[in-house]
Amino acid sequence: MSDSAGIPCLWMRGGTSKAAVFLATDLPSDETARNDLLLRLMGSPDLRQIDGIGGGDPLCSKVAILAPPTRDDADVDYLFLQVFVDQPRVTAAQPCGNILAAVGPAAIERGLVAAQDGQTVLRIHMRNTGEVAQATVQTPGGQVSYCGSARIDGVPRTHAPVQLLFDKIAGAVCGTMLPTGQPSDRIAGIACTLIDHGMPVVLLRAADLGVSGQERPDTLEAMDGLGARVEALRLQAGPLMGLGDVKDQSIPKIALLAAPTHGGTIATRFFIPHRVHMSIGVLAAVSVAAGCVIPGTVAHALAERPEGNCFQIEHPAGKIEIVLEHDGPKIRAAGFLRTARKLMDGLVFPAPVRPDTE
Ligand code: NQM
Repeated sequence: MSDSAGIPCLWMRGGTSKAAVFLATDLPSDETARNDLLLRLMGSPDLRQIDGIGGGDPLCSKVAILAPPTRDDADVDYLFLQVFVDQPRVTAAQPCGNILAAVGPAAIERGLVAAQDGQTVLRIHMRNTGEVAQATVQTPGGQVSYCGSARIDGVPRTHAPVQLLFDKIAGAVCGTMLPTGQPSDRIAGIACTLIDHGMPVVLLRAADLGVSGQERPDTLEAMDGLGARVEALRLQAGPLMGLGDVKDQSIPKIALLAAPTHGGTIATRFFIPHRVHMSIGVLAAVSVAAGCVIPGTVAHALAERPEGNCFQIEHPAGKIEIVLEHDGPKIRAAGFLRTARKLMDGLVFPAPVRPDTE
């Protein structure tokens, strides 16, 4: 495990994000040493991550660590880490549903889970939240196949589908789905819903912040004062959601919502939290879909609810379909389809440890 020998790494796309995937046994067991190593591998802190493999964007500065399961009802353990781009910070406080899509294929590639001929169904223990997700991976002839006809908005071309299912993710991070006990609160005079159905999210009406909710991400990022206003609301929402001081955290996320304009259920633009997502975080989309079925939420009032269980959440790159099995506000299960792809398998070489004099 010496830095100069390189560290075995799978570089994977999961949904609309990218992550370096490691086996836990290839990384230091000490958390501080591990995080220091990951910062040096990804090239943080640096806006361009020029001296590492990170992409200079939070969506391409992610890590998944895989290990044999630590609970009987799972096949593999998955710890997600967000490596901040511009700060020397690594956090396990948020889960990631996009990278979850890469975990099944990677676990099979690394021999942690045996593949069946055809499809392999595996259960993934998400260490960040303690939830278990079921993934179905295409494995014709007992090998992972990345080729197929599934298309997700935000990714060019088609690929093999990875289906993901959860039977319990309400309150995954905050402990309860509505951490303040009510569907709507007011922060600084603005109506908001504080919700966690997989990802802690603050739901706001885009119009209440003076935007339409149809803007491009770069337009929102360039708006004078908008990011600061969103951050001020987020800092107040964190303690109300039981998350404490969230100044240095990547949660809660902030969703600016509007009525749908492309035939979907609701329109979203996400601050995650300091950049605006080019599409949408998947678990964040599940939290929005949950908001759509709970009377009294900011989302409920704007949503065009579907007849069935398929919620089409509009985002800057198109739509994501979230399937919610529910009776009114009672949600039994959630699912979504993603694709994933192995981009590189090899050794990664971290930047040297900084000398004390630097
Ligand atoms: O919400 C982005 C992503 C994510 C997280 C973020 C995610 C999710 O798109 O499940 O996938 O909000 O940081 O990878």
